[in-house]
Amino acid sequence: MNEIKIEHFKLGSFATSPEEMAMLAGKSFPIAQRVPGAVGDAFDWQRWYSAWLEKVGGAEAVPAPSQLIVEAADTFEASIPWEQLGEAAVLYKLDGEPLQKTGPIRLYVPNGSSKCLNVKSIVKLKIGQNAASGAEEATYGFKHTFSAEELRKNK
Ligand SMILES: Nc1nc2c(c(=O)[nH]1)N[C@H]1C(S)=C(S)[C@@H](COP(=O)(O)O)O[C@H]1N2
Ligand SMILES: [Mo]
Repeated sequence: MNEIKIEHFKLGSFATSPEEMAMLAGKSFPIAQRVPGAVGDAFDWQRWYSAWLEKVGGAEAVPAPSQLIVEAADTFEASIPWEQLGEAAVLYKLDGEPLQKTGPIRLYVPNGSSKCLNVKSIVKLKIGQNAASGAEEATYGFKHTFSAEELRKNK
């Protein structure tokens, strides 16, 4: 299963795949270029986002996001302020093959506030815009609380 869900605060919900994302980003590189010691091929997060925005948003005026929330298959998740994503890259291949252990994709945040933000096995990308301005901090951990709405949906 290599489907990745995308939820965008303005444009709605979408489904994609590692291959489709890489194609949109247009260019890949060894992740070691940005994260010494890491292995595999990655594409640039911001390049992907710009290309994706153009494709699905077209001429719509879309404000800049304020954070990215990534959700993993093991319920690990991270919320990352957009300004920490300048050098962020998405790992999608290892030895020329789709990722097995850490797939479908893994995010690396070289200039992020913590290594713990390098979330593996990402199944959902939530691109958000938080109206509240001010210093936002990255958070991460295993999801352990559920909203009332989620409880209704998953009952
Ligand atoms: N899906 C998922 N991603 C994850 C984690 C996790 O438990 N699940 N742990 C995080 C933490 S706390 C760290 S420090 C790094 C560890 O990355 P490494 O295994 O490449 O050293 O992965 C991060 N990504
Ligand atoms: Mo960590």
